[in-house]
Amino acid sequence: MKLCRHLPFYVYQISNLLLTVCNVNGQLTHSHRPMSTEAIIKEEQIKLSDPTLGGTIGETMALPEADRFSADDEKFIKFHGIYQQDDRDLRKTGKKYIFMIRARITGGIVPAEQYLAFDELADRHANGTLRITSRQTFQWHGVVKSGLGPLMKGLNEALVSTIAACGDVNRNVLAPPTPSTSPLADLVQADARRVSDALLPQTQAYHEIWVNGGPLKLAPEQKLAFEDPLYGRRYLPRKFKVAFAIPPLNDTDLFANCLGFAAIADPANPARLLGYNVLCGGGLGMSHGNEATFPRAADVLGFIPADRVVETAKAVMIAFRDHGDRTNRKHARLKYVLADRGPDWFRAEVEQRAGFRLEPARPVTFTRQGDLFGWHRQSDGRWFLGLYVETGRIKDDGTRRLKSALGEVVREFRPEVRLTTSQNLLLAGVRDDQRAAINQRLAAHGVVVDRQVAAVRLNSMACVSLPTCGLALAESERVFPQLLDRLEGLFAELGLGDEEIIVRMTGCPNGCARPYMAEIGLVGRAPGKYNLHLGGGPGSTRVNRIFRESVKFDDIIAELRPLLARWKQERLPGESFGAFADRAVLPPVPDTTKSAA
Ligand code: SRM
Ligand code: SF4
Repeated sequence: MKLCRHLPFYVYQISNLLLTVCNVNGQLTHSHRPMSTEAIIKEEQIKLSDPTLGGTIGETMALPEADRFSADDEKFIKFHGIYQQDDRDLRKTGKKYIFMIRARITGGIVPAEQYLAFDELADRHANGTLRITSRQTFQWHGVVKSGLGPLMKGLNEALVSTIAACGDVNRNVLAPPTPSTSPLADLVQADARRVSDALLPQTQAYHEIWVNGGPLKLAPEQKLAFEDPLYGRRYLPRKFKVAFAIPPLNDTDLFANCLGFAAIADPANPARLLGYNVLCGGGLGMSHGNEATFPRAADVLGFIPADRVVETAKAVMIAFRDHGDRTNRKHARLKYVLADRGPDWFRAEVEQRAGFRLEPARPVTFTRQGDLFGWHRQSDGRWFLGLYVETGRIKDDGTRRLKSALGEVVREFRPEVRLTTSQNLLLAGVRDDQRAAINQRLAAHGVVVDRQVAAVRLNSMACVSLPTCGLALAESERVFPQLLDRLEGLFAELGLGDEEIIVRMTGCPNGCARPYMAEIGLVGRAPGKYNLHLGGGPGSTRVNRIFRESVKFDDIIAELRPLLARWKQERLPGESFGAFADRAVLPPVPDTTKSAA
């Protein structure tokens, strides 16, 4: 009995001492670092206790009276794209368990039929809204246990999976969603899909539980022995995030990702994809008062030809698997490996696993980020419509019935829906003769197409936060519209009406709306209080810096007024607010802007 209970621990210790890893071409290269007995932490033990990641999820799903999962299963369901939450507004009257489900939608591309299925599932099994995330996918909130099975089945029937949308694995892969920004757009989207597919975990537990509707039928010793070809038995030390971008537009916040691919076009033929500059070690989460944690912009490691993108992604992820800190979850992201050991050391580790050398990085620069709004012609001659979605929440709200409007338009005109990493949405592949009718349908539901919102709102983003996020310290999504109203008023007062600015808010320092890359970042500190960060660059190539701590929500505008007034008066020609704040407001420090070359 005792041996059984401790079996995962012994397996772990033995695997630490003996495990030898292969490079992606199958050659033996290198051993895991042995770890001390004390070092094994709960999350690692849980993964090792069932490397199929099934836990007892299937058994709990078969119990209608169970309203939640066990503590261990709570970790396992994350790998299935599910978070166990409770409605924090209702805590005083007792915990009400609800679930958040996150889909895996590579590059944010959603065919019309899938969108319609998502829309219906949101009404039937969730809280009647669809939430576009900062990583180009959808979340369903407020699902109760009895709705979880039908929602998951419905998603899989719509041919979308939620596996690896959360957990210590590769997450949703980002790619530029806008069809017209570059002739490389389709090639890069295809590479993003290849990378996403190659990094998927291979366990059958997901399919058994959510598609076939029962637990994975394997004996305990078979479960223990399961080993994923890439992830092994312990998966990654922490989450892993990949993004693609096409310079000069950084619409996926490349530098905030563990692994970034910056597309390089052939100078003689802009429609030919030569390859990618490879960036490693970006990441944003930190903890207040813990200086060992920090947001970090990625380093450029070198260039690879396009046909090596999958091998490179595998090699980087395996190097992270082997060298990420498994003893401390707060130090476990790839960015700390790069910060501690340096890009040259890490490049060598990647090259060893890939079996080839990275070439010197090619010269590129990122000059801007953000989405396109309104109607634009695609490179294939058709049209797309960029729609601003406040805080990414697709819902019917008073006279602006965005959810109904989109449902109707997608049902009738079947455009492809594309999600952006700024929580907005594009309706793509629209014929010229359909545009007027689409405008009309949207207008009938209070959704305008021209000048959708004031410029100051267009590049804004807020994380979900309360009431569903268990880690929230302050409100974000629910108060952000109010802050934007005030900011819009301030811009009008200062005569800055048409200026664009990147404003982002989160309810805690984890950074889910990437506030550390924004020109104005607000990071929840305590109820009603936010740290004010300034200085993100227009191309989103550096992290910003803290300007004031614990600013009360009602004082934010007063803090910003003199700074924005100075910006209006003192800026250099074409200087963005972030660049101005970095140069003239914040104390001087060495320039942290990173070039993508
Ligand atoms: Fe996040 C945890 C929501 C993008 C850094 N994030 C969470 C959880 C799951 C809270 C939890 O662990 O219980 C939040 C669920 C709230 C809810 O009720 O929906 C949550 N994160 C989100 C989303 C939905 C924010 C949004 O409003 O769009 C984004 C979903 C992305 C997706 O589709 O996969 C989201 N999270 C991000 C990003 C931005 C990005 O990836 O580009 C970051 C910063 C980048 C990074 O990873 O470094 C981010 N989330 C975190 C962290 C901090 C990780 C760290 O290294 O310290 C946590 C906490 C954790 O993992 O323990 C976290
Ligand atoms: Fe929750 Fe914090 Fe992420 Fe906001 S930033 S969703 S509060 S974990």
